[in-house]
Amino acid sequence: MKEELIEKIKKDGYCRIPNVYTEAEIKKALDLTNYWYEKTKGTATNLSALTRDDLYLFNPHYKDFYFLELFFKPAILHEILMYFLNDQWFRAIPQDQPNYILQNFMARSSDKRLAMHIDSFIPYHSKYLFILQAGIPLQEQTEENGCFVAIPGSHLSGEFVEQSAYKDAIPILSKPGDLLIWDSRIWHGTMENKTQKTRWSLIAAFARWWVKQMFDYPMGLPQEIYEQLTDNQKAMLGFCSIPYVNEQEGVDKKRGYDKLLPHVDDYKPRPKAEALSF
Ligand SMILES: O=C(O)CCC(=O)C(=O)O
Ligand SMILES: [Fe+2]
Repeated sequence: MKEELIEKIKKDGYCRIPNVYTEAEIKKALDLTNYWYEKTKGTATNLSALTRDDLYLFNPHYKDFYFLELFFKPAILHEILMYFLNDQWFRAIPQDQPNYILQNFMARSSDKRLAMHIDSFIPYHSKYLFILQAGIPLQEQTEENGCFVAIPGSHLSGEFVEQSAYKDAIPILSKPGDLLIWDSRIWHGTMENKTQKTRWSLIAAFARWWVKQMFDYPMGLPQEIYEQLTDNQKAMLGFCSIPYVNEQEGVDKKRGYDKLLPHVDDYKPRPKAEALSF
């Protein structure tokens, strides 16, 4: 199955894996999403043009460890991510373990049509990827309620997307329990949600260890969440590749688990630049 899915992502830029999660797992995730959305709505500031109109729960992993568990659990997801994103020169972490990082994490419900875009920041031609996204639909996604849309093969175009491409995008219908994975270069967006109901989906971006994260997870992650992570999961949150402040603090940015610290606060305060002595 892994090989077929990898080939599908290479060719079309995305794949859908059915029945990855049970009904109970999805129900718990949806209940938590609704709970945290209501509790935190309106608190996000400095929103970007893309995030202004729709319903977002930012950083679900700062709120409940369960959101991370959902993404850590499926072996198939990490086999695919290892194939595309692991850095073979990251020697401090065993090669059979992930050295890629969580780059962005949110729950999103459609409202107006989400403009066509790419999430790889630049389009480019290569067999090497540096960013992929995984989506867990918590509610059925249909053409009426603002499903994900994409243009198969557009990840290989080497071009930014024009809004006129929307007419060529195909709806990617999905059900709660499915797992969607896409190459972030793919031209994609969503349809308009014409219903009065939500269409929640959890979306995580995974990137090579050197890509800047959307938020500073090593600074922002609550200690109670940090404590529940394995060493490798800490690496996936970015704790093995925090840039040192200066060369006297350290130089090697590809670090092993032996450099992990017991508390999030142990990574702060960081030395100030004036602490340099020659
Ligand atoms: O909500 C979706 O299904 C896709 C959202 C998306 O493309 C994004 O947040 O970058
Ligand atoms: Fe996107």
